Amino acid sequence: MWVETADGRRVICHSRGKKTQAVVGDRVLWQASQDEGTIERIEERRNLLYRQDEVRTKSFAANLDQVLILVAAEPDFSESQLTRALIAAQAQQIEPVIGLNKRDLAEPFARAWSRLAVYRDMGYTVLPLALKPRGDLPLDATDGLEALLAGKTTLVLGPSGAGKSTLINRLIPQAQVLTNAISTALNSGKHTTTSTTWYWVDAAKTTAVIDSPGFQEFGLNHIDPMHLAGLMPDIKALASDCKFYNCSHLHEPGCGVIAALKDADSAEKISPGRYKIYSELFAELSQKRY
Ligand SMILES: Nc1nc2c(ncn2[C@@H]2O[C@H](COP(=O)(O)OP(=O)(O)OP(=O)(O)O)[C@@H](O)[C@H]2O)c(=O)[nH]1
Ligand SMILES: [Mg+2]
Ligand SMILES: [Zn+2]
Repeated sequence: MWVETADGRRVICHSRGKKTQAVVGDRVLWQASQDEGTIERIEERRNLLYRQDEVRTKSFAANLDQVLILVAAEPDFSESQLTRALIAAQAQQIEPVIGLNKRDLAEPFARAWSRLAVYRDMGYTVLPLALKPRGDLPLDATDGLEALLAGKTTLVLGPSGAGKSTLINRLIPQAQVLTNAISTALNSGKHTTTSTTWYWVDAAKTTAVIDSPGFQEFGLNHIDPMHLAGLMPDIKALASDCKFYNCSHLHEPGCGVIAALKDADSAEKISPGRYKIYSELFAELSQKRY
């Protein structure tokens, strides 16, 4: 793991043990030992974005201002995985922003854009992006994005092939991160990026972006199923109408979520797709974990 010193040098550091296992974004105290170093202490984290399945906990990064969840017109993205990333960010009170990349692929982009309509409706920012540089587009055609990133630390998260590393290269051309064409046979990414890396965007070091390897599975075992609704804005809005304060929104009488689902004319709506994701997640997180 690299540690950046106050004067901007990067030193390879090792951790002493479990307590000093740093993640990207951590502030650490370290001790030089020959030309490398040892991490002595990790400063208290403002937040830590992680996922957790039955087997392991995987940390993405710490001390974040926001997460850019990047999906693309191609490869097709999983709405369930997108929702999981949004929930994990919300649980750590990290602002999530959704980016939909590859606007130049008109048809699949239009399809993907309309799949994201419900996310715009529930208040998430969804940015249309064309990150791959093209001769006919100026470099700042990533409209709105640079302003959104300015002065902040942003983790770029998303499935393989979405264009995360392409974004890094666009912001920091000298970074020259390896990118890779998606495999057409599988319509999926190739897992080109294998480690999480911090990049400064500006010389003054006020803006940072973090590239990460594409994820396939996003376990939320650390989330209590009864907290799920509060972390999903569309469900949360309807849950205030429920008769029981501890309503699971799955079968209870007087449930505001189920009522909205059944009543097609209701002003407040919930998409069947989102409700399905909710109930599947609820079931998954309610299973015994050992
Ligand atoms: N058509 C089109 N292709 C793009 C765009 N942005 C990125 N790509 C391509 O998508 C492919 C995947 O891009 P990467 O940046 O490697 O994707 P990644 O998200 O870093 O993938 P992993 O490192 O595997 O997680 C590359 O071939 C890019 O050139 C875009 O705006 N339009
Ligand atoms: Mg990459
Ligand atoms: Zn309910």
